[in-house]
Amino acid sequence: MNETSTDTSGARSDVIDVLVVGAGITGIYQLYRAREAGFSVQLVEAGDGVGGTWYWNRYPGARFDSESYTYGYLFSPELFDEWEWQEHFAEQPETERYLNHVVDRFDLRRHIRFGTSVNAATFDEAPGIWTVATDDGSEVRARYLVAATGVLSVPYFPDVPGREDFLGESYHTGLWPATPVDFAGKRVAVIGTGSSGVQIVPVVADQVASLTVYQRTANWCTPLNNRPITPEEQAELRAGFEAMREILNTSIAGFLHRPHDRGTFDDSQEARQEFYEHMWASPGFSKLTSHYTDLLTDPAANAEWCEFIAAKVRSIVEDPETAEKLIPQDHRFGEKRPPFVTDYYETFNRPNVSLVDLHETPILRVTDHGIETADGVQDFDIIVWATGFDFGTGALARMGIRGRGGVALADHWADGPCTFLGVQTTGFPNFFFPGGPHAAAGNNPRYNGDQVDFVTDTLVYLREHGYDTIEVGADAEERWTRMVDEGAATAVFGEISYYFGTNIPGKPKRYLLNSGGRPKLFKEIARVRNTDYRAFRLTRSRSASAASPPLRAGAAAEP
Ligand code: NA7
Repeated sequence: MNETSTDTSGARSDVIDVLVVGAGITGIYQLYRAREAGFSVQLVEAGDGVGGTWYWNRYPGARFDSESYTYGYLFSPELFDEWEWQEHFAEQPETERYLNHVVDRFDLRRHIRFGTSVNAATFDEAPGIWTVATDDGSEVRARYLVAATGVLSVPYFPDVPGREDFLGESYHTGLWPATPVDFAGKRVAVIGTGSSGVQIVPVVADQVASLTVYQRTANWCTPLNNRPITPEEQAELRAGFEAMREILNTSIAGFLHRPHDRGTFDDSQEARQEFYEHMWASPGFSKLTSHYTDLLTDPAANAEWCEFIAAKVRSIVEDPETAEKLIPQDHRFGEKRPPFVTDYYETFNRPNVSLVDLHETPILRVTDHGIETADGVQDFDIIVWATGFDFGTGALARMGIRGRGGVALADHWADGPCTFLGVQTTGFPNFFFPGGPHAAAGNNPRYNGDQVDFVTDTLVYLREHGYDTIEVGADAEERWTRMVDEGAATAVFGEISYYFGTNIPGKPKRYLLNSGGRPKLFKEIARVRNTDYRAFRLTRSRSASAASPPLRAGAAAEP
């Protein structure tokens, strides 16, 4: 399937300029940007359709918890104008439709090979080219390899004895089948109460004969407060597009929510209660981004908000014992990724829904017909594993990527990822991974879009200056990685979230987001530009044309 093309050095060859892996929201944008910039580009995608996370996570109830219009693309006012999101927080089918619309509207589909996984990718130093092997037995040779493989793309199944022996139906939320699952009248178990588990539970509860929720750690769930977008709001969104884009393109975490102007104890107790009620009724992530400024830094401030949520849970859940189990005891609000819910707590008032606290009665094994805990066996027709993902590095570590000297990326990152800007790592020239580890810490498409823009601008810079190999210097990588690690360590929180890889047995405990937020990313990108890419080693491979400028000496040194 290789295409003959003109590569960046001007030579006719079977080498394409850019191979993008992954047709999620980041990969689609990368394909679009690289095509617009005039590169020859292919995209390979493991799924049979576009969407990435929004292709695989098609379980009932899967939806955004960032506002739809802030999550979608902002690069085209025309696209924004013609796509009317139906709800403030779109459900998965609408998002999948949107991404298909984007791909067709910008004529990108013909560059995508679906149902194709990367098995191995090797960097050949002399020509400076990646050879990428796919599971259909073919090879693609590309000057630049861009893995847009996402952070939530490798589902995690816990190592529970007997899991494979279950004779009923079993599904992972992150690998949900395209044909709808029939829950009607079934005895259903949901294992896991992270963002996915708490989304599916209320949606299937009224279809099933019984629903048993296996909870290891209770989460601080607060209302998503979703609703349809009214015609007036649609008009306002369109009229305000440029202003909204400006806010989203510059905000710290990629949200529209306004930050609050004071700390918790600047307000009286009465004013605080009023504010907490206001927060409870506010949309999605505003409970983090528009909360009192000290919510995540002052344990007393955090504790008071948690007490407010606990009181809400007790007021909603009729059975006091169940209510207490649903209230987290071991972490603060924001210490784990807080889920945003619709009718989650209310679901436990249904007579066909029950909660199993795995701290009290751990799962011993999965049997042929059910789940055995310390309390005995319960039979099921369907088991839903809502048990999360190998976050951040999962996909990259499994793609068989080998850089200079045949070093495997999985070995290079054996102690956790080290990156510059969350887009490159030393020893892996011409390899970029926007939307991967150290990439985002908020509304993902906004961060990942910044990274795609940077990658594309970099490829253009290389072409314009006659370079065709780029590798980040060790100093720059060390500086960015230290910033990430130190930023994560200054939080008052413990390292207990999947953000640190702690949900995967044996995974090194390292922070996997960008703890500096977008301002740090913007600052570093500006510095790269202002210093003419001094953070990188830029070279000219043997196949480059004679017109290319000479190698830059000492290019790896940081200013
Ligand atoms: P999460 O947030 O990682 O949640 C996984 C859940 O599975 C969580 O409640 C885990 O409990 C639970 N889990 C994991 N292993 C086990 C075992 N062995 N036994 C019982 N329960 C277990 O993944 P989600 O898919 O919900 O959400 C991922 C992201 O998608 C989310 O953050 C959003 O960005 C969207 P634990 O807390 O580890 O005790």
